[in-house]
Amino acid sequence: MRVMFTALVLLLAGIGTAAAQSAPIKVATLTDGLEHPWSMAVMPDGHLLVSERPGRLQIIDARTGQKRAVAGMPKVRAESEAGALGLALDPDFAGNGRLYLCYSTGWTLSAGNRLSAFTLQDFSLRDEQVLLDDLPGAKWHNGCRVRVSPDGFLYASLGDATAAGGAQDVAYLGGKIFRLNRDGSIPADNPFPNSPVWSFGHRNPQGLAFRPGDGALWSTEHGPDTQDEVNRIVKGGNYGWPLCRGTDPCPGLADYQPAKAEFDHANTIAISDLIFYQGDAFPDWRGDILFVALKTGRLYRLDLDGDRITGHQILIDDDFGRLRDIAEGADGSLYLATDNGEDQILHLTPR
Ligand SMILES: [Ca+2]
Repeated sequence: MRVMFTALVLLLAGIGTAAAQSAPIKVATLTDGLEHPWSMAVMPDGHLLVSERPGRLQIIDARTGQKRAVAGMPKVRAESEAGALGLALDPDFAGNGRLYLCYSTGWTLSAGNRLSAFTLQDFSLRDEQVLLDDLPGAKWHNGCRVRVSPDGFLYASLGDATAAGGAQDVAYLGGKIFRLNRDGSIPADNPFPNSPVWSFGHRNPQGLAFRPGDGALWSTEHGPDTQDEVNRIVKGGNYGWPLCRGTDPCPGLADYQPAKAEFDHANTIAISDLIFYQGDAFPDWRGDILFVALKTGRLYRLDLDGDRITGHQILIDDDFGRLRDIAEGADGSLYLATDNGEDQILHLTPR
């Protein structure tokens, strides 16, 4: 097992200053030999369930790193940014084995995306229940992050599927964040009648996380060539794409929600998954946002004061290439998935 020590890098620029941290992190390779791992879920027994974009699902032993493929995966459209993408476990997974998976369907000229529920039993997926089908899809901008909220609703993001103008049309399902009951029905208190749409005006949101305490939904979103976003998602909110970007003002756009922060104003970092850290392993980080980035290969930590982002720190700076996904283990240690093509799951513990 390869172990490397990484020094904390403090960035005193941009949106604020962070207090210096005294405890660096230890980074170990839990497992390698993966191909574009996209989404990790920590199972009740501590093992990791990991989707691989080309169309596989693996269960990885969190102690040994041994992996075993899950049978019964649906056929996916694996191309460019499309394939087997976001997954989330049902809150009652330990009893019912139910999980949610967002994946790409069709082929290039009939590209779509689908959100389904499955039962995982004996290393096999069974009983697919399609919850949202024929969602817009493309080679790029498929979104597909999936999360269950603390109050038990199923949320999923979808990119604009390269049809940017559609993001402003609530009847078009690209460029949206959805909210469903976990049986796939539409909650009566969604903002648009009989629609799964919870928020709109998104370009390609690929991170969703609920803040402990108030349950607020936050999201990361890829900007075009600049202005990757960290957003706080509100019911019925318009996040501006393609009319307005980042933290820019957007006069005249009803219900517009500017980003809480952008990374950064002049470049793109290719922002990916985020979490709110809750664990004991890094007590100074409790309540902070952690997120990863593809293009810059960075792990960031954000300081928050309420809804205001007051500073950020770069914890890993391109030591492992592109970083796609982050998950927190029950002991507060962290898992990162790389996205280089020959990929690994990294395990972060206090040094
Ligand atoms: Ca925006």
